[in-house]
Amino acid sequence: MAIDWKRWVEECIQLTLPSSVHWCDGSEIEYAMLLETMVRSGALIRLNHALHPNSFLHRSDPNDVARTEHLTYVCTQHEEDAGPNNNWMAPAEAKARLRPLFDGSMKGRTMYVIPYLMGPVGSPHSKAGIEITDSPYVAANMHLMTRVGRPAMDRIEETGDVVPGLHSLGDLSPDRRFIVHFPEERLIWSVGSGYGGNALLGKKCFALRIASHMARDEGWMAEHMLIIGIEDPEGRTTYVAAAFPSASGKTNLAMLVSTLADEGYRVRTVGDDIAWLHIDQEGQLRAINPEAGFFGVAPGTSLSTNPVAMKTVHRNCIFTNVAVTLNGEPWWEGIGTPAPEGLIDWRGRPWDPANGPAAHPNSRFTVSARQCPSVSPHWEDPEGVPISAIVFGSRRSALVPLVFEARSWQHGVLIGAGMGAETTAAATGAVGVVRRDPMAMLPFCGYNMGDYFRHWLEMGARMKKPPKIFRVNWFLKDLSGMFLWPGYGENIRVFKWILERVHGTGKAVDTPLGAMPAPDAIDTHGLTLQPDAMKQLFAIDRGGWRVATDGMAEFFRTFGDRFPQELWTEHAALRKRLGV
Ligand code: GTP
Ligand code: SPV
Ligand code: MN
Repeated sequence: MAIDWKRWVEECIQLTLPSSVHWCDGSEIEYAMLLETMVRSGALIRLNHALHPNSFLHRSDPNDVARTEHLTYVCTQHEEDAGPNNNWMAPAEAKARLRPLFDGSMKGRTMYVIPYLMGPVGSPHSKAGIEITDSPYVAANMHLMTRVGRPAMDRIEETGDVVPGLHSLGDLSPDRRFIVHFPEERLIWSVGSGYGGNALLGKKCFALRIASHMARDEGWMAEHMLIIGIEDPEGRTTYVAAAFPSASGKTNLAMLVSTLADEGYRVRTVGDDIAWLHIDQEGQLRAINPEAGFFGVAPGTSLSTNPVAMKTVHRNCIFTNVAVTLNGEPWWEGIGTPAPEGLIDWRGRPWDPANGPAAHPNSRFTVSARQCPSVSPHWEDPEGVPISAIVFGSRRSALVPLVFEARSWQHGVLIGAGMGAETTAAATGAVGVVRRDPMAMLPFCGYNMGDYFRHWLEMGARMKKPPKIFRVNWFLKDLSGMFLWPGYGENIRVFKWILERVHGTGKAVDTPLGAMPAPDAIDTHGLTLQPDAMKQLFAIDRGGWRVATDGMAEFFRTFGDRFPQELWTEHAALRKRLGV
């Protein structure tokens, strides 16, 4: 949408009254200046330079450590167009409520005007945004996560197209916090939070909520998906896109270090959080990563679980809400070393286990994708990489087997649409509660999900050979609460089977849920599992699935007649196969 963005910037200045305005050019000098400003103000702490070159720690306000879904709105003219999956306000009402919060909110602060490009430079699928913010932390993170400056300005000048986003920290009070989207105007307003997805407007606000709305109108898809290329012994690279909910394993899978590397299976990273997918002239689905960096979960990341991430964050990294050692090193639960003497917790207090974890469970690292050792040579290909398989995964401690394959695209869409997931610390609220999280997009779909499911069906119909769709679950637990599957690098064994299925050689048996690996089709050589683990990892609990399909139906009904009839047919067929 062509807008007079210079005038929009002027209006934002008039409204928020900053003491100065800084136009960002994306240069290294500017990045260094932003960091220096924050070190001086105390917003950043310099970490041990010898051990962690050019790396910093930021501590958020303790009330501002995760996305706040209950304060996030999609403001379409008609409420039905936002759907039951979104909070809604009428656009005029939203503006009337938020305007006073922006009124003079930048007094005494510098306004940063950040032109940024989402997607590779030179890609016809990339899109520009301008974020206005009064947070230098946001500006520095945008430097790492997007392409700031010239590439964005060029695109804006070429096309006149830009998504404007106004962000202010306000007073950081959750009572005056709103993350508001106007998808019909392609506009974002966010106030009262400095955290990740609430404040880095290129990420969830633009690249998912606004972009999903654009994608529906324009015939493409914006998804909460990692993208990887998997090399196999034949020398092929097969590209896979995978949707897992927040804090459920995308970054880890995107950087997986294969335990079958000796056999020739290796993973290359294209993206770890968001995929923009288009159908090319030949009818092939292709994916670009709109981002240029990673905003990854720190806890649980170690040299044994994710050595690639550990190498990636070794320098030029901004850590948010991790703990810090006396020696100025970042520390978090699951880093692989015991909590050292004198540890300072994420709030800046001497660590006391009585206060909970030392690092916040949603503490994160921000780092440029360029310095990831496993980054794919094709990660910035303008046309994107060809996708052969789509994988849905989520945390389910019971019920959902390790892996199964959809019988068709339409069945795969049902699997995605009906996906249940245990909630995580990535959003405020209870953790570990199962909710429906279709395609891992519940918090990110910028329109009515009934229409979104229809869009998935229509996209599949337009592809010459739609990718095969799989469901995975790394998180099954035994009765004592131990994970049944070792996960991380061993997940390559599941992908070995997925690749075999894509290329027509993998052995499978038909089950009510879909095609499951034939006995011995998953390569377990050299793997120590609990006795019976494989049996438990592939068990089908019909009673449990009856309850789950009831839950799906209840959720699907909330979309009324916007929910596609084809998926009701798939749902009935699933119940019939299960005999429930
Ligand atoms: P967002 O950035 O919030 O969208 O999350 P993400 O999907 O990228 O999640 P991430 O890969 O950062 O994983 C989050 C948590 O899941 C971390 O604590 C990991 O240690 C844990 N995790 C990831 N993969 C596995 C696995 O295969 N098995 C087990 N048990 N845990 C895993
Ligand atoms: C998520 O919550 O899915 C994230 C982190 O990837 S945030 O950028 O905060 O959305
Ligand atoms: Mn995410």
